[in-house]
Amino acid sequence: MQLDLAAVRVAAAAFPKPEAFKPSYGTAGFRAEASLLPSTVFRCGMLIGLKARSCGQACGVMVTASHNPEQDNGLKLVEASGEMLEPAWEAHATQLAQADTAEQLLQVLAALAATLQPADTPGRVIIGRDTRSSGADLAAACSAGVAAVGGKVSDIGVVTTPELHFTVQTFNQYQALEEQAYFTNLLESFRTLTAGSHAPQQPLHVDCANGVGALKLQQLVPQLQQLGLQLQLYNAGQGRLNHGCGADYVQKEQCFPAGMGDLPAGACCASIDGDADRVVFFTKGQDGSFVLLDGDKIAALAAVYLRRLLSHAPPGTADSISTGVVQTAYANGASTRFITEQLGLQVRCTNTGVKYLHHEAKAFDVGIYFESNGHGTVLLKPSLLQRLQDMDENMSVMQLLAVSRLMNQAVGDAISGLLLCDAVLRSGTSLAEWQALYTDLPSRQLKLVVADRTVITTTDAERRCVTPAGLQDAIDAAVAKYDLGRAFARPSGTEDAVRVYAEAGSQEAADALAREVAGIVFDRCGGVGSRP
Ligand code: G16
Repeated sequence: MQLDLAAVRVAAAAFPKPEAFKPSYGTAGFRAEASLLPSTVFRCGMLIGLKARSCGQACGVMVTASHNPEQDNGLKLVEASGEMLEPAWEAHATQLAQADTAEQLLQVLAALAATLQPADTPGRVIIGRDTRSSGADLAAACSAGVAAVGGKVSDIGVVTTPELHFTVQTFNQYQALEEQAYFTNLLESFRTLTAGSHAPQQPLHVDCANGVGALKLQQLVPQLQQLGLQLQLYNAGQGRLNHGCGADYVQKEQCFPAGMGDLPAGACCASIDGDADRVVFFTKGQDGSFVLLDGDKIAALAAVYLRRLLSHAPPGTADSISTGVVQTAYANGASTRFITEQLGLQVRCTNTGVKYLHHEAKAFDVGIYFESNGHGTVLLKPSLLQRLQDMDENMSVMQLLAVSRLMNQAVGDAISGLLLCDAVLRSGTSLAEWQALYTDLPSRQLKLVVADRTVITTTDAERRCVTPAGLQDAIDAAVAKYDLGRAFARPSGTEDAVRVYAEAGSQEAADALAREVAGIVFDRCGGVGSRP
């Protein structure tokens, strides 16, 4: 592919890389304090612009740091399929983002361009951003990068991450960019799923993390009300993004988000994150306790529901369909047992990151994946969709097809997840029954800062540490002391932190094991600050 390298050099000079900054592609793209990022987003604009030109379709960029604090920002890069950037391209992105001099940058870019065949069309990059104040300038820097390599830009402004993925996917099918298409798809599939079921008596209380999800849900409130779903929104934009609220906070801290602690026992509540690609549910027990229904519980609910729909489809359908659930090391042991032993479904475990779970879920005719933190969706294979479309219309077949439209087929979507769970609850499973599908083993997550978290490398879907030497043996020795103990440590790919997960037979034991493992990591990996 031909590039005007002189023009690239001039354009790149406006976005110099901070000297000591060494960004690398993490779990879901790049993330850092926003002021560090203009060079990274400009360079990723060039990368994705080249990709779009080479495939002759639209690709996407979402400017977001999702669950991170307001002062951070980042980028998620989107393939023409609407899915996350293929892992093989992540190394190119890191190389471009880390180039220290203009010469190095041009060299990496020219080498990449030389491997690509341009398609006949110029390609297009669709850029969206969340509500962070740094977003507009970073989106502009990204546009400049796309333009520098001869790509076209469509800036669709403030959107949720899944909405951006959906827009890329559908633009490549129908050449439409209108936001209404995203809303109509959600509303119509939800209408089909809930037709004939009783509307809930109670509202659904949603913590919006003070993020972009609030803006989008506000737009949907009146139409959802007509479909019998009454939404009450909290943390809907007045307070600080992800501060004391949002899915990450609620799931990790296992407590009520700001402003929702006074709701009555049994209220049905959910929490989405800063860019609305994850959702967890929660309620208050009769004793006032916080009760979490996390991504594992959502996967279990979805699996029960899909099994039911498949069993009501024309005879023989269910027998010839493979259904599986994909989880990560964070999945509560009780959920894995429930899915395999009670539901008889296959479970696979991957590294953390939607890109890994999504890929694995595609191997099944019906692939259900959710990370415990609420990221996930339900995928139906195109060949299964075709079979369903060819069948006589019965209610279950229509509902299976509606699930595939409601559930974003490119990436997890908090709004889809909210609507799916509401539809299942209306179909006859109560919140209490959902909660009682299985009882979580007590667990605790902690994070700590070390001098260089890359010293920790892992294997076996991140369940065991390979380096530094001796770390895993020390964790094993700690785990062995606890009844039903399980624990692991892994470097975060979105924050400068090491995450520790522990579960055990009691909450006190899970807390103690998590603290003990965090202490081991602190001692052996150069802990910073006070020892956990
Ligand atoms: C991103 C990824 C998720 C991952 C999460 C935490 O979520 O998309 O798959 O679970 O980061 O990753 P880590 O533990 O490596 O920090 P989000 O919502 O922040 O985009």
